Amino acid sequence: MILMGSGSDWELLRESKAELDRLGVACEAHVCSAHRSLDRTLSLVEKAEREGVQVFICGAGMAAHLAGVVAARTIRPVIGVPLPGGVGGGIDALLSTVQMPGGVPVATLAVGKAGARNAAVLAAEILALGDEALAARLHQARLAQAEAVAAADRSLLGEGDGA
Ligand code: RP5
Repeated sequence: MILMGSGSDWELLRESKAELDRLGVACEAHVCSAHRSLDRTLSLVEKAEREGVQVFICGAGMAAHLAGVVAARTIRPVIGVPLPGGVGGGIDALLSTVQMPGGVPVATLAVGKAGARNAAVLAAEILALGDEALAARLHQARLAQAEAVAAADRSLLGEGDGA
């Protein structure tokens, strides 16, 4: 399940959804704030657990407490995506998300778009521990990435003089 602190976060969190779609992983996305709608956030997490959600991806900016609050309510893995827009290009959200006190972890990824995409890949890798077909799709995606790098290299060599 993808959770985000504000509708304004969807612009970046859609990267998580797009990557999960590419990998064939079904997921719901919801807006729920740790600050502005705490009770609803906790209810959503409880309902998601009851319905079998295995991993939570939480994206938020500024004083980004959403991932930590979700992690406080569940023992399912929580992946945090700090979002830019606050101080220092998102350093505020990065520290708010990553600096969880011992005992309640949030697996915190890069700030912004790369973090949103990697959150989906990491969630899929967790789910693939019990899903061989998904593991095969992840291997395929890695091979496709390596081929894209090789293709970029071939195209660069084609343009240059070989020096
Ligand atoms: C956070 O505050 C949200 O995750 C968002 O990134 C940031 C700003 O929210 P809005 O003022 O755009 O709703 O809670």
